[in-house]
Amino acid sequence: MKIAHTGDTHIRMAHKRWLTLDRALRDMVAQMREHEPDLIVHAGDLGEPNPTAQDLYCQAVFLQDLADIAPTIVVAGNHDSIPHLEVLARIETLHPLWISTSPDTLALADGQILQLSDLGLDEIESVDLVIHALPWPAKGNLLARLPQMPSSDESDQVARQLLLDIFRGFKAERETAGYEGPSILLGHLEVHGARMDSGQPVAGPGLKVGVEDLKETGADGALLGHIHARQRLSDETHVVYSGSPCRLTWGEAGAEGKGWGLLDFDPAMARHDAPVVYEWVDVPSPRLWTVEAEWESNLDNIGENIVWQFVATKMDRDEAGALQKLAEPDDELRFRYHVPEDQREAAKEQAEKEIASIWPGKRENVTVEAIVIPTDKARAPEIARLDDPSQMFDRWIAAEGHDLPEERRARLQLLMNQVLQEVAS
Ligand SMILES: [Mn+2]
Repeated sequence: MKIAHTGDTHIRMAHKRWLTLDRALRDMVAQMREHEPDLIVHAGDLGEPNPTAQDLYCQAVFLQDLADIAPTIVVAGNHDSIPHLEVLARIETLHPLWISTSPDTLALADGQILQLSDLGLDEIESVDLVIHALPWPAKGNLLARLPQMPSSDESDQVARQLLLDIFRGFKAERETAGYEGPSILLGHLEVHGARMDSGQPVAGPGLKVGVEDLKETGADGALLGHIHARQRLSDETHVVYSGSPCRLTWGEAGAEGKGWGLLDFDPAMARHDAPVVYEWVDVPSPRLWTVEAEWESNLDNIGENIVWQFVATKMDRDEAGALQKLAEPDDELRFRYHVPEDQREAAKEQAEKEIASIWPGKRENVTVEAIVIPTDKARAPEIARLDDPSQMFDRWIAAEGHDLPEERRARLQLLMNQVLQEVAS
């Protein structure tokens, strides 16, 4: 049995890179058709909030394309508009299309998608796969099921317990139905340990679950959405994010490919440790390159004059030179630099020359970001350039010559971190 796994398509025509996304989705559909899957799953964030009529049209066409290939199941993501998904669930499709806006336990039987609980005992034999569909578990929705709201410091813990109850409920539904065949969890979820395309760990404010928690479902695998970087979190239970099909933001500019996933297993053998293969299929999409630079003053090579020039930081000149060879015609470049306020004009002019010397592609594919360091703060430029507020604080204390007792410094640090957290949440 083959399951094609995608998610996080974020279909919205007003998106700056809509044409790129549209092309990637068409390529993905063509690739999926060639692989002849038995089922297609979309792990949420089909679209964006407040879709326009055109957005809905594009989403409907995309869903029809998927359901043209195989039965298709979609779960709601945190970006999706639930009422609109409920309308999309009614479009006419060749194969069945099922959209879950609340937790469902579904059965794939002879190419049909049904609620497992609707099947009689004699029909269970015909079930090829059980799919536990879990839309984004918004904390508020989970807690709303309780007679009384828990206190705010308990709410995360309580919400996680409620989610675990749903997981255990999924397992109980299979047992009640007397089903012993293969099963998967399809969810829009944030799992502990997941990382973004940048390699950074995800630090979203939402509810997180652990790989261990997912085991409560007893399912053979978890096909997930929400995190845009493709990744596997566990081999044992096949906890996998397909990732988004193409690079849409600078945050997704990682070196790794973009595309969709293909899960392949023999359902008859799944219970006997038969190999389960999960592979990613790349969808070509333009790369997004970033060159970071500092506009800095240095002594010239005879050591007598001060010269202002760009000093590349995150990507050095040699690497930037590599762009000449690596960049494809549709790729984009972000040239981002820090500049003291009184040097803006000089740097701006030089930036264009710098870009011309490193970038082989079209100028309209270049975004220039100047991050201006206010001159009154630039008296200690090493402070202004630091990104970590806690380090910035230490440097500032040192630069101002304050002699703070360690205890007081630690207390202020703590206060500052609390303020930053308040602002961020
Ligand atoms: Mn999401």
